[in-house]
Amino acid sequence: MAASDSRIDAHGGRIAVEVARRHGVDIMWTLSGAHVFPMFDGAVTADPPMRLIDVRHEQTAVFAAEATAKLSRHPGLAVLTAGPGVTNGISAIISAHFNASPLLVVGGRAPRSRWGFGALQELDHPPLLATVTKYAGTVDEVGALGASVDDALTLANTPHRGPVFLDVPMDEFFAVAGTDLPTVRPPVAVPPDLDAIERVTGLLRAARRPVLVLGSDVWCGGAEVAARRAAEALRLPVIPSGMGRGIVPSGHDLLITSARGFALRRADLVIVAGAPLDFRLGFGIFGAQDHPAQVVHLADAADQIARHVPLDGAVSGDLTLIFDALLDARPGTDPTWIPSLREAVSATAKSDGALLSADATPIHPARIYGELRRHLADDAVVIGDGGDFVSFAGKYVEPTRPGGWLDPGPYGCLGTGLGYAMAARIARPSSQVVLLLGDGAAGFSLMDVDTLVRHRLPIVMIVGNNGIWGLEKGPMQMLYGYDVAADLQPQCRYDEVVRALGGAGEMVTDPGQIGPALSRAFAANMPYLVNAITDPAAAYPRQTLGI
Ligand SMILES: Cc1ncc(C[n+]2csc(CCOP(=O)(O)OP(=O)(O)O)c2C)c(N)n1
Ligand SMILES: [Mg+2]
Repeated sequence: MAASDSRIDAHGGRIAVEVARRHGVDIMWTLSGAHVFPMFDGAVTADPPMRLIDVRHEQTAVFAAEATAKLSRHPGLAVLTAGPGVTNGISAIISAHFNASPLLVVGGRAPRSRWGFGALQELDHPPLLATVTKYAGTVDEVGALGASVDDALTLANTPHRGPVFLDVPMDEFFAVAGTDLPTVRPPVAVPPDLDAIERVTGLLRAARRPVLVLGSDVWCGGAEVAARRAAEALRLPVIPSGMGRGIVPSGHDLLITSARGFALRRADLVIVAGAPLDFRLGFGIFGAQDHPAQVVHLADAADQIARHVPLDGAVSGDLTLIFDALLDARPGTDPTWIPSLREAVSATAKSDGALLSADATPIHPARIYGELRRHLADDAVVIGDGGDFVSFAGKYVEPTRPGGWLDPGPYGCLGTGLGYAMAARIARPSSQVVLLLGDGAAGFSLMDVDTLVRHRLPIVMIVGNNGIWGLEKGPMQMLYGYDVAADLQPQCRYDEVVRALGGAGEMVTDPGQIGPALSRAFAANMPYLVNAITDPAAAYPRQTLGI
């Protein structure tokens, strides 16, 4: 094997690692399988070696790669062995597809020379992944691998971002080829159409009650500074969504998260930037029934502009350029609009106060967040994986910086937790990493505490243990008057699971124990689970199931 700055003569794994590194990839998330051994050898023999983290379920590997992408804003890399390794990763690949997270998933594949013979785990993966990736294909020979990985990562990282899948037949993966190494440049920023900008400028100038929604693509596309600058210059009240949270920090006078319903009902112009107009945003229908709001959609690519609702304005392209182009469109905002929103925010804060300090036993989930808020540093990364427990967090935990909040996104797949948390620990080595888990959600990935222990990745986990699949039990009761398949073990000792795997933890049943338990958890410097027994009757007050 030989490598220079511009050319490498090596086996397939070494080639793929060298090319991926040029795209900013510095971690390989994986679980062992002989089909992908060349990738492992490529990682450990690279100079310097690429960090390789081996997990306990392929789903965790892909979720971790996705969170690496979300937090670092470089593409993530997951390496999955052929057949079941790839299929185990599919829900997480689809989550990345829904979240527009740039990701390369490299799959092993049965040898080309024996294709069709029935070799171990012989499965044609790309057709399974074609509809949920930007591209899914097989690299037929090792000589094409470097260019394929380069193209794949460029595609994954070009707005609208997303996952790309490549599988490599085992015999080709082990084979050696000479390959030119690419020079990687960031994707070209696509300028917005000026007529479309003009139209939105007109709508903004005429607006009396405007609202700006900032979604995940604003953060992922590096437009957070421009977004805040535009919001402040135009005095636009802001509702954040997904990774848009924190762009306008908690406490800012334009941040109206807790007056969201009030604002979206009364607005006369809603501008949604970097988020789909999906169920999380009432499908893009805003305002009162007799006074619908005008709607503007700003997206990072033309094919992301909503087509299911009429739009009054739409602009696609680089979100920084779009926000900057709107800087002069000062709206004629009604002078009572922002004060009325601030009043709604204060009224909610007042009524929330009682729940955040609730003394009841069993514990109300809000009390956990009342305590957590006191422990969180500005640069904390908070991750939610669960039902009602995480919805409460969305309401009560307001990030102070962008890139500090990870939720599963619109695909809503339970089980993101441990993967997202281990990636966050590595992406933000000196920040607090807090993983909020429903007790149901915990079951999908808790075994990966073993990975945290083996790789020395300390995080704080908090389980909201209500003994039920809360977000499903309530609706089933409402629809049928009874429920089945909605109960879990009451007071199950998830903290002891973590201890058995080499971490630490404790169970708390009394609200007064939560604060001290969190202090111990943050001081422990090892994976630590606070198992908080919460009130199953404290359901999240939900207006819609999003269906
Ligand atoms: C992989 C997957 N399976 C099932 C669901 C459906 N689902 C959504 S929320 C939920 C309940 C979550 O329960 P838990 O994590 O205990 O949180 P709680 O609502 O009780 O606070 C379920 C089963 C899902 N979203 N994802
Ligand atoms: Mg539960």
